[in-house]
Amino acid sequence: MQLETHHIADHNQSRAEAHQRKLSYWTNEVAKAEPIIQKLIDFQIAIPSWALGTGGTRFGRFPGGGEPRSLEEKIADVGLLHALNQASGAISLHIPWDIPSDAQAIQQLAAQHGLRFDAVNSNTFQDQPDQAASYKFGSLQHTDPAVRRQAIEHNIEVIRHGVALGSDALTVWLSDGSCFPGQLNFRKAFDRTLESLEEIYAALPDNWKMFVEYKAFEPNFYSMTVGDWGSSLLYASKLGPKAFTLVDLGHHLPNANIEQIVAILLHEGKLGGFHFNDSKYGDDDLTAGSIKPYQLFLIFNELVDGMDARGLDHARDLGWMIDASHNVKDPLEDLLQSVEAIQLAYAQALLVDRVALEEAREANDVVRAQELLQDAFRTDVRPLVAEARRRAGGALQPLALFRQLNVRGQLIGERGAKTVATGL
Ligand code: AOS
Ligand code: ZN
Ligand code: ZN
Repeated sequence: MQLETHHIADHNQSRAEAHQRKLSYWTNEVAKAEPIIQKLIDFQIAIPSWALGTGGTRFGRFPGGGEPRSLEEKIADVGLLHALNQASGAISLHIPWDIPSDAQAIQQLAAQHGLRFDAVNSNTFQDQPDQAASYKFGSLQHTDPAVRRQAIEHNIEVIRHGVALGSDALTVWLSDGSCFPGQLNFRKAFDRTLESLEEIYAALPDNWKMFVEYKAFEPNFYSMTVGDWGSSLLYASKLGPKAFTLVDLGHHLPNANIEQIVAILLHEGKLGGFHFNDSKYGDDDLTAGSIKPYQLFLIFNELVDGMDARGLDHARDLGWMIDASHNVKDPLEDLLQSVEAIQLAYAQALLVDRVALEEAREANDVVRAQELLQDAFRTDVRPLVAEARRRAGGALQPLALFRQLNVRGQLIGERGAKTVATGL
């Protein structure tokens, strides 16, 4: 289904008065409002192709109907999101789930929806039916050079697909590790992984980046070979200037201070990008900001501070992506919620009075420093985010319009009630 421009215009018209009332506080009171709105308009969050279908767990999967059955339909879904919020202007593909049969046609289709291709993702955590060697005991770390070779070649093939689509980054997430003490020689696993990554790195085009995503646990539960930001930073540093650490919010041990990790990685020029989600326990992949919104704000506070300190462009210099997967919600509704939560945290971080914060820190005025952050976090920035959407051509309330137009019902009508998206 295609969203018509009059749908957005009618929706915005019907809510214009209420919106203006809420916005008037900002336009009259806060000098920062205009630059924040502009920054929000520029800030785009990539949607992963695997979040468009209902996610499963190892205990089951409950598809919701109307899920995209092909890469073309995945692009159409992200196009719908972007038409509604004007903040989801990129899609991230996973190979081999999303191999395009005609890269040029796919690129044109994406362009029609105003989308570009974000980082491409390799998959050496599953065995594919036609694959010679198994990844049961790892991929880039494997004891058998033939398995490592297969995994290296796969990553290089992913780069080729990415080049054909105009992407400029490769995300490598490895499930490599071990499940039992004694299973793995940690030093050998590290060296083999590094050597394999070096070969992949050598195949990167000049303008490309490699993101090394770490994860503390799962599917291996005793050790993960890229298990934390320290090991990711080690790999990325040894690999060279095109390699960076990627932070997925769900990949830490409980209560890790993610904002501090982010601050140090940015300071070292080694933070490459983000996978946003939220969690109560582990890699729950829940809606961003749904469990720990203050943490999300504190992370954005460090991001804004660190990017400004290095003169980085907020919108372009780091990779921003959602990595989520649900069993119980409409995936498109969930993604609209996630994008909005990310925008809210970003807008609140932009509000922080950084001069006053530094003064308070230098004077060891702990209470004042805390108040400055909490003041920004407790400010209702929803009218600013809505205004950014409106000015960019999106809907004041994307979720409400999604429901009003019965988008899911129409997708079920087009695709059927029993569709299952390729991927996870
Ligand atoms: C896995 O836990 C990671 O978050 C990866 O980013 C992974 O590639 C993605 O979730 C798709 O499986
Ligand atoms: Zn991830
Ligand atoms: Zn994950």
